[in-house]
Amino acid sequence: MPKIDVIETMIVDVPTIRGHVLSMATMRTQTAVLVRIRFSDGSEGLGEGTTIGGLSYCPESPESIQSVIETYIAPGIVGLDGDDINAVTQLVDRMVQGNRIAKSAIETALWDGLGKRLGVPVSQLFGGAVHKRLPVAWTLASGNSDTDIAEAEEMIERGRHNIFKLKIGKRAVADDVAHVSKIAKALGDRASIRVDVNQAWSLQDARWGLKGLQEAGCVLVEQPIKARYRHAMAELTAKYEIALMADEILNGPEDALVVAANHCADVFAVKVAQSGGLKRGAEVIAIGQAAGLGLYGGTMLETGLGTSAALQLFATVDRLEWGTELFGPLLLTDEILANPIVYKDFNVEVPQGPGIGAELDMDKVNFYSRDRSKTVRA
Ligand code: MUC
Ligand code: MG
Repeated sequence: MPKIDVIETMIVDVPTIRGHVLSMATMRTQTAVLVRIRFSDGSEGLGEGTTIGGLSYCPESPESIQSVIETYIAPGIVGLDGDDINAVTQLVDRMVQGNRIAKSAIETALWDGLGKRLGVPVSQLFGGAVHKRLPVAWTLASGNSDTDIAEAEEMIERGRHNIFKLKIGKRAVADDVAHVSKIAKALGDRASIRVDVNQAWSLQDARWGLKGLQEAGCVLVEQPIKARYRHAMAELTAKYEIALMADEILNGPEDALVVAANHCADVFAVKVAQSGGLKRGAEVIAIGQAAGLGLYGGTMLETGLGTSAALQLFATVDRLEWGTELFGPLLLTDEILANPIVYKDFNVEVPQGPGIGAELDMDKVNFYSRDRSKTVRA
């Protein structure tokens, strides 16, 4: 029996290649909580818990993720059988309410450990991959229309991305619509243009915004208003042709059911961390499929570790109608994986495993580490 022996967490801060301007924060570094579980048979599993813009995106912060794991999750699960992932995660759910990103980091490390012990990729533990590569979007968020156009042109030219998500919601609605329109016109039919408002608009803003965006040729709008205004999300979904995508409103299968049943969105942005882990992410996907909604492989802008884990799950999904945005490692100035994820021909390749298929470059991890690692032992 491979017992959970030691759980280590470490916070790394890696600079971004440019300021990433979102409606609620401008990111100049990305902060990831890395988790390593050591098992009694000598095997290991890796996981990542990452959020966006400190505490500006959701109620978990990098520091809370580390603290929840160190203080509440790890002491409760050391000594348990590492192969019994359901038993461990169900116990964690009884011990800890919420804190889905922290739970996801631990659950990912358990799946990675199990896959490595069995010598198979995690996708196989979820029924098998049906894709070797997936389309991958890039986010244009420099804060300037001309810089964004130049960046998009370069991405198209290099064959890296032709799906672009524009981060808006910081300026007046009319200015945002003009920004999107300028970029859409410049790129024409060479690219698919979507936007993410990160909840910044009021319902009134959103009525003008959605009308303007669809006239500008934008095909999808993500989380235009606050997650708690479900009725208003449903109203916007019903009223406009442009696809409305659920992001912050979607925290696991329970939310997925409510969003689907009340037609609050046309598309689910499935995020592994926000769902509470790979299994919960699979449940969100199943609910979206059952409701006939579109699916999109979302990101919390994770490093290659969390990105590899998400790829294992998304590779098992028949149709991701809106592709993925698993570009997190490309937003960072440096790579912390010893085996970087491959991006080419407008796609991201699914790591071939075993486990999540990611190995850390420990020199890099130590270089970007904020503090000593924290360790809980059996
Ligand atoms: C979000 O809200 O979707 C995903 C891509 C990106 O640039 O930011 C994230 C967060
Ligand atoms: Mg979003």
